[in-house]
Amino acid sequence: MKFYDIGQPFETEAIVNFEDIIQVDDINTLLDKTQFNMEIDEKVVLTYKLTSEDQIFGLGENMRGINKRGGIYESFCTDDPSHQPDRKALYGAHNFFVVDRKEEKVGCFIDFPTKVEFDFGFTHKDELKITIEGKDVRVYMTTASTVTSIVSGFLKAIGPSFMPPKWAFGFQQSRWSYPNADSIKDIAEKFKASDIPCDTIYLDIDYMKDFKNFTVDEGRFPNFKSFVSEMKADGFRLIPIIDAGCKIEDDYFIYEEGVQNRYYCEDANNKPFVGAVWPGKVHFPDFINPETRKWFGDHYSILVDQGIEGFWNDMNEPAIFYSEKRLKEAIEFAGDKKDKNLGIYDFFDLKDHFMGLSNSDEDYKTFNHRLDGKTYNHFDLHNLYGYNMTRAAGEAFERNYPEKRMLLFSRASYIGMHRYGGIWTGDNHAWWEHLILNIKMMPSLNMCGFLYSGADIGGFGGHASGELLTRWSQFAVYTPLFRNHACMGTRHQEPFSFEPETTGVLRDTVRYRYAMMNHVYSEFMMARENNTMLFRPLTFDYEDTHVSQIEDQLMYGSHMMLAPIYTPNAKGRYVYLPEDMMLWRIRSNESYDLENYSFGHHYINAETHEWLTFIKKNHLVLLNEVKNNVEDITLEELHVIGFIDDKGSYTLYTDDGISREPSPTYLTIEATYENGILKLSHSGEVGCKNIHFDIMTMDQKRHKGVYHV
Ligand code: MIG
Repeated sequence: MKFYDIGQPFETEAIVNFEDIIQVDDINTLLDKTQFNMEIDEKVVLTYKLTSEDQIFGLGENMRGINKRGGIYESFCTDDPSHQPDRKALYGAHNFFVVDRKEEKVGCFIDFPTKVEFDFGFTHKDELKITIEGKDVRVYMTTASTVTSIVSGFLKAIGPSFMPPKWAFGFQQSRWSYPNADSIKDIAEKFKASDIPCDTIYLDIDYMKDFKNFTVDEGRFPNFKSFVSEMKADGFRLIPIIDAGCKIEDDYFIYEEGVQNRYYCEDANNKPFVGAVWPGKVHFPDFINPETRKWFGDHYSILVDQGIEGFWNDMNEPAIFYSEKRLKEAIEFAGDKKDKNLGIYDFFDLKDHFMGLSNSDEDYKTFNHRLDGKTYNHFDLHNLYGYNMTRAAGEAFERNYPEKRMLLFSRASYIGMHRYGGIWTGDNHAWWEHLILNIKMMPSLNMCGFLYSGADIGGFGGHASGELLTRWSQFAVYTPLFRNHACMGTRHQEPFSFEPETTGVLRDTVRYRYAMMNHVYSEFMMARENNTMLFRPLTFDYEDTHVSQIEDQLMYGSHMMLAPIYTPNAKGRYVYLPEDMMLWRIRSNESYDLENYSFGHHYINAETHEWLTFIKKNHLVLLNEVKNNVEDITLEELHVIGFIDDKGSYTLYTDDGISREPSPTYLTIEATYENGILKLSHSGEVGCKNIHFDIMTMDQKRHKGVYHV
């Protein structure tokens, strides 16, 4: 990879490993071979002529499909809960993409902390046009013969993903809001009573005293510390939310310390900027500044000292409901209109004064960050805000708890943030459209480094039907972050909140994730280690031209292909197999069928309680016995399911699941099939005693038995 600096780009620290990267001082050297053109004026504009075959992958958290061609996107972290098809930006700013052209693939990363528009053949079908709102930018380019080699090079350059504790791969239950300790206990009890595994329960903003970060409402959560340990003893870790904005209130330590030390973003008069979010009026910590990061990050210990081991950082685009200044202006404007006979245009003007109050560029332009004696306007660094909030926490955890991993994920992000925490994809909706969006988004998130990620299962806004939640959960058993979360006011969507049949199916689905726990964890850790993606479009793995059209199936890890069902009332779906594979028709971990399918198109039935996972030829998948908590799972009795022609193997990565510098051990299982005899062998030692196998061979024979390790 090469990069070229235009002007004086801000150091975002998106890329940290420059081993295979060279800086060039001639723009032509950068663009050489890529066929990109660049014009530098008040803005920097890059263009590229697309052929009719070209596909474009990347841009991380975004709308539309896997192939981003034909759409227009904006890189600008934004809190807008309506993820409609024409939205140009969501919460993340992930400016990396690859153009997949037959002869040569081109990778590009625009390292720029504020607005960039990516017009991927929207305005003109054959033109890719990138408009960068400024002229201090670092542009990275690379070419290679495969998309995956470009992606791996990029993943290496941005550094490995944050390492979550293993328990964070368990099922997680959330809702805005469980209002008090009793309601949380009640949720925990219902999980136990219905025998559904679950490892965490979330605390949304209501656990705080008046929405103040690092405080707990003693009225609703008395004796918080003992409550946390009681819940943990019961098998549930509590995961509190932290918001970006900090309440303005005398005697509130975060307010006072921050003001005294100038830790907050300031307006043009060097006064802390005032915006409003849940707590009412707030200041926003200047996370760009390392001293602020240290100060804010160390405060997470207030909750860690009470037994907390994980957090989610919210509202860090940052979301601003209104600023003091512009609300005042709007009210004054409205006051002038009082008793006047408003024309239609005046009416709209009046309305716009209020409708445009939230998350406005105008506000973002009125406050500043301070770093190394220099002042930077927030708008110019906007996309780095959430990244650096999460970095503040991540760096603090590394400093303060060097032995142990903590769970951490964020809503807003920029490339590079994945080193400190994961992301969830924000306020989606209980719509089938958002299930398929989740499916399509996973590969592009992985391309940008975000391995520990997932959507709110069942949808955040709106009311989820049992069927939607079931289908969504069937897909989400594969996503590292496996969390059911919903907005207040919506129908309850905990897995036990439905009629017994649906709850039963959801139980089996969650239990299946626990059966796959070591598999999911191992695939995650190996992807992290090897700079590969956990979820891949089929076209990243296979050459045939039809495969490039498939957007509703994904390759998963090294052994599997997923064909999720994402439409209501479906009793099956079309599946395209790029090679012969074995269908693993899962109902629950105790009940499944194995069926051989040959290369090509198939319509495959799948009732609501079944889902379609394929195992590649000469591959194995490993399951463990189910427990209701990740930490109770052992490796003593393992189960192997596989599809063997002549020979296949499986390597399991394991570690203690909690150390920051783990000492992994590996177990490799090999299956060979010769003259009608299937043989298993193994190497490595992970404490496994028996491997129960159920292996299908190409000749349609099923081999079952127990292999003693
Ligand atoms: O303005 O904390 O995306 O997950 O439940 C809403 C309340 C603020 C937005 C998050 C959502 C969370 C909610 N938050």
